[in-house]
Amino acid sequence: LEPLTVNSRRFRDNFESLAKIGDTGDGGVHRPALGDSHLAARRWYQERIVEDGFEFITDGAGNHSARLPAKDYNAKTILLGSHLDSVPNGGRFDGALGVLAACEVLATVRDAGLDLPVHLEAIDFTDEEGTLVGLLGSRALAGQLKPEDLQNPRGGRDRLLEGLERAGLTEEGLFTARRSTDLFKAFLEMHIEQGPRLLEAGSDIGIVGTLVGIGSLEITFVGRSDHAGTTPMDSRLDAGLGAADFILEARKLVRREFSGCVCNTGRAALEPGVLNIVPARAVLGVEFRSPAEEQLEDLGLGLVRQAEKSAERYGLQILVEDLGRIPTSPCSKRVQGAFGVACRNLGLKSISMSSGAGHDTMAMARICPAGMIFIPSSGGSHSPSEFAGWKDCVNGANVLLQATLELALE
Ligand code: HGY
Ligand code: MN
Ligand code: MN
Repeated sequence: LEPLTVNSRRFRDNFESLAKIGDTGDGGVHRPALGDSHLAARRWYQERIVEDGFEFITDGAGNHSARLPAKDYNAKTILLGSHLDSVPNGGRFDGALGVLAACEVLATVRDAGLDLPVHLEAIDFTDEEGTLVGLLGSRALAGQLKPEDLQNPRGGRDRLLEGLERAGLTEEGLFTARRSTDLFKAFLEMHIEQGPRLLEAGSDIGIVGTLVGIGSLEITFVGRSDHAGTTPMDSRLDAGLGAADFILEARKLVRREFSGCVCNTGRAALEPGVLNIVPARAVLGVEFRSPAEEQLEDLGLGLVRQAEKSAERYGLQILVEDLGRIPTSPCSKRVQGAFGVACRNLGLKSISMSSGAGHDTMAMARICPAGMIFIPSSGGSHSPSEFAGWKDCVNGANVLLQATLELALE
């Protein structure tokens, strides 16, 4: 008996029409969370859901879901999904593919007339990417979001409030998205790998064991404004020098002492930011990641210590703000097993791997058995050149379908 598989044509039609929303003309999309094109993508998803005859649900965090209810009202839910928001000028696969694959699973189950003993739900989580807060919708739903996470978030408080306003959401409303943990039987996510390992291994599917922990810091070097023309080079308190020194030394520190970890200074601002004033302040947005919890802690401390050294070297003061921490997340062995059975049913090669990228699975893993699979992708990620072959996309959707059936009928 051939295993049930998804409708590739329908899946691809949906993928290609969604990719037009926020399309940047170079293969990518620009759909930062709660910005106009992300709101348009959510409207598009809602129309699809209603047109396809599923229940549509949304919540105080702006999460959007298609729901295929079981006959038994008290059944548990298998939640599938990912995110429709993108990084600025990102790729068209990151997140969107996983939401549409989840929706395709519901459509295939419904078309096959399967009467499962679980509700199925295909969700788009708000602001996975952290252009506002990071895993905002999934942490709200999982009850992981705390009021302090909203005070000085990664994207800045003003941008968060503007986004909430634009989407008709409120800060207090975010916390109403919480659902009780016993509602969920499992959470499953399909996503492009965003790295080279599956292609190098020649494997069809990556079954994720652990997702990295992610820390974010704002580091401000404080010097003194001076006339850029008349102040002798050796008597400047130039905040830019501390920042430049930190960026170079942080990279050496991670490569020397924290193998398997990464750090990135993704934002840098010199103030007051004009050419003829020695910068009094340099504000850096820094992110760091580790697959091991205690190493994440040590890495954060190491980076702060390095920043202090860089400041001292150039006679500067320093301010450090913690912008949030997401701990490492192990995936459920049961869900990983279900993905393994699915790959075998479909004759697909799979390897076990960790995730260097953050995903909504991290939030869901705190409240229910959660797991995710990667499909091979090329052209990097968080850029328009991100790419996955359609056969791999369909393989991923079929594994998601088969694993859902395996868990639903166990
Ligand atoms: O940043 C990440 O790792 C994810 O793509 N949001
Ligand atoms: Mn993603
Ligand atoms: Mn991403």
